[in-house]
Amino acid sequence: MGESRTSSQAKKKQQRGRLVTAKKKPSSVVKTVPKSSSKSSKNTTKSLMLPKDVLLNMYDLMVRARVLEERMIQVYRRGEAFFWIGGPGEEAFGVALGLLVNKGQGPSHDFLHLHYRCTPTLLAMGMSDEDALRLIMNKASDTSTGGRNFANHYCFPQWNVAPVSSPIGIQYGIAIGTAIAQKRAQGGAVSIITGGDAGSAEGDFATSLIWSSRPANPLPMYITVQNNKWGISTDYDSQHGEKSVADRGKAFGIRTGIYNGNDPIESYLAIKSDLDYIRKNNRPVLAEFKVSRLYGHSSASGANRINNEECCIETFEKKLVDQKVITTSECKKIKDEHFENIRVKSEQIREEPGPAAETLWDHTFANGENGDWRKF
Ligand SMILES: Cc1ncc(C[n+]2csc(CCOP(=O)(O)OP(=O)(O)O)c2C)c(N)n1
Ligand SMILES: [Mg+2]
Repeated sequence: MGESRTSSQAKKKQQRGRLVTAKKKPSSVVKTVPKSSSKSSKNTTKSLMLPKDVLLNMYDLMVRARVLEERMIQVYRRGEAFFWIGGPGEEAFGVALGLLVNKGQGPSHDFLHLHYRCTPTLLAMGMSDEDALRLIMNKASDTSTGGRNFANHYCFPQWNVAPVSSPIGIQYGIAIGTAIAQKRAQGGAVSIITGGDAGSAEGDFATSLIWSSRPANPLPMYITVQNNKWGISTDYDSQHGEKSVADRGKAFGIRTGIYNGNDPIESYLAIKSDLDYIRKNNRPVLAEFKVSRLYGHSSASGANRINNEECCIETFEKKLVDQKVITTSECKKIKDEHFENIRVKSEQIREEPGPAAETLWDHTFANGENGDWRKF
């Protein structure tokens, strides 16, 4: 799965680099609903539209997610993992989403049908760094899969987080079932789906538009697309006749929105408004968030730092510093602390055992059956 970009794109500089050293070029974005900043206002938090504690919490989580992903890339490079894929560049959208989830188990809580760039969302929901590290390092102690799946392929039944699937797009179809159960339960809960722009070409995506908007039984589904304008090495503009993915919802009478997913404030306000609408009306929303892809597709394409796309953390940090919510040295301290904390955890987890061979067929089917067909 090598990444073969066009010749002009291939010329663009790709460098390895950590959060602190990356350079940005703002991406072109987009129709926005809530305007998130106004330099003329003297009230810091008011001008940034959110309370200071929410802003600082989002910043801290975004940095932690980035540092964790960069550590996981290192883990892969050292040969301590078979594969890396993850969410650098999607922290602004992902963290905002995780903070707004009605978290819990059962149909009175939100269900999450996420894709493989969801570490920021799960950290914001309370996942530990260890959960991410044990999964990528294939340790038996990995609570998502017992060390049997790829990085970022999480599963947390206690939070209604459905298993992340490697086949792209299927989460849009599966979410219909949980949304029907939630509507019956009448608890105001939502089935939240994330996925990429290329995945929206799958039939499952069209299925979710159709089923969520049937006049006989509209469903509480938050259908989101993180548009980074790439499907591995295939660029968006060569594949999509529609101007925006979100426009496809209009034919079904679905409320739609297009947002700057690199702006955590805009993302937070948009997601909050959308979830409020879905909870109140039991109707779907289709929302498209424009995001960056800062380390390419995955380790299969090299996982090198891409420097010609906007870094949402740099942009947010500048805004917070300019508005005197935080100082540059405080930002550095946060980054350094997460870096050291996660480094130490990865060293410890390295020593943990992998899954035992005799557990290979555990959990293959429900009810503890042994799924090894050779023993039937
Ligand atoms: C059904 C299916 N077809 C093809 C693939 C191979 N594949 C893995 S990721 C990917 C690109 C997905 O792009 P997008 O949906 O935009 O998400 P992104 O990786 O850009 O976040 C493809 C084609 C797959 N995993 N599943
Ligand atoms: Mg994409």
